[in-house]
Amino acid sequence: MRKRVFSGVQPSGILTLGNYLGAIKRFVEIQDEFEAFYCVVDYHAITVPQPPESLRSQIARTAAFMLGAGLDPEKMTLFVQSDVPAHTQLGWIMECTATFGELSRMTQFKDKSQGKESVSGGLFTYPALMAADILLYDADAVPVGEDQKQHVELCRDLAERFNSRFGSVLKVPEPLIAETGARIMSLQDPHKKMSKSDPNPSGYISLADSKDDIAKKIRRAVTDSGREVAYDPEEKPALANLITIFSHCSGRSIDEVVAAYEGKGYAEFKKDLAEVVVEALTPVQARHDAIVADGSYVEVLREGARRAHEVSSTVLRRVKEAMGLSLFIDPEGVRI
Ligand code: ATP
Ligand code: LTN
Repeated sequence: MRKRVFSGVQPSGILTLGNYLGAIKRFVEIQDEFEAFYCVVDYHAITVPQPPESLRSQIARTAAFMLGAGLDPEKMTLFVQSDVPAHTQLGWIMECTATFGELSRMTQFKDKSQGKESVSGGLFTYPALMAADILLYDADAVPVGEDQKQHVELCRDLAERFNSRFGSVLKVPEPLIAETGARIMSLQDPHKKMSKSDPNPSGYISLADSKDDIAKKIRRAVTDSGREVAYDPEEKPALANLITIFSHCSGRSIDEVVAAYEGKGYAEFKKDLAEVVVEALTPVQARHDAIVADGSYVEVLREGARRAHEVSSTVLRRVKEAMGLSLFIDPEGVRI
């Protein structure tokens, strides 16, 4: 039997090149090898306020970009989290399994709450819902970017804790993190990850950016002092990030890219980088636009939710039964 993977993407904005290179491109590559469940995690997105109209369109566009990147509904299951009731149900149970101390140590919470006057309770308990997402599918592995490793480790701890209390009920998953490209950094600050919720759009390349936007953002990207195109993540992190992006978009190794620009300046490198990025994104954008225009993502998400419900409701039942929770009514409100 094929091993199973689960991963989630927040519809908290338009997907970035970081999401594409760090996650979605991989989702596509592994869809043959694994039985894959991919989820647009809209409940996670509402941990920060989202206006209803933009949330609705971002859910559709996130799904359309994932399909546009090459996810195939014949091979994998794509669905929206809030269409499948078991997520919030197991989410609560995981909140009661996690400790306050554990949740307080999550660096994403620290980063996202820093400097804010008030944050939602959901932002704090976010990793418990993420653990539920994964555990509901008995996932063997979780393909994510480097930034999510701590959350997947917490998910493993929660599954192990649950199993030690209630018997062997939950599958303990492994993180599946690529060696390179797992962390694409902001074009404006190489110490911050490229993020779609960055208030400054110059920091990220969105999958919806035009050719001109992409060229402009790359031209303005910060570089380190010096003239040579050399790969040195410690001393020249901004340039190293651009070289990593070049390598991923062109399929050439870091060494090949560096060798190709020996004796050439940053300006020429950046001009070519813009072309390579545009070339990588153009087909994804074209398919995204077609999928949004013909509305074909709707049927994919409906069928996906049906399959996801089938699997997740069975696991939720197993959990409730092991814990002694009520099983008088099934998740659809039908008497058992
Ligand atoms: P936000 O920027 O709104 O906080 P996000 O883009 O970090 O959100 P998701 O959309 O949920 O969060 O991320 C989807 C996947 O993309 C995750 O697997 C995450 O690890 C990966 N990812 C996100 N940003 C990057 C990045 N800069 N480099 C590599 N991978 C990334
Ligand atoms: N926390 C993740 C999104 C996410 C996820 C998941 C990833 C929610 N549920 C389950 C993998 C598996 C993020 O912010 N990138």
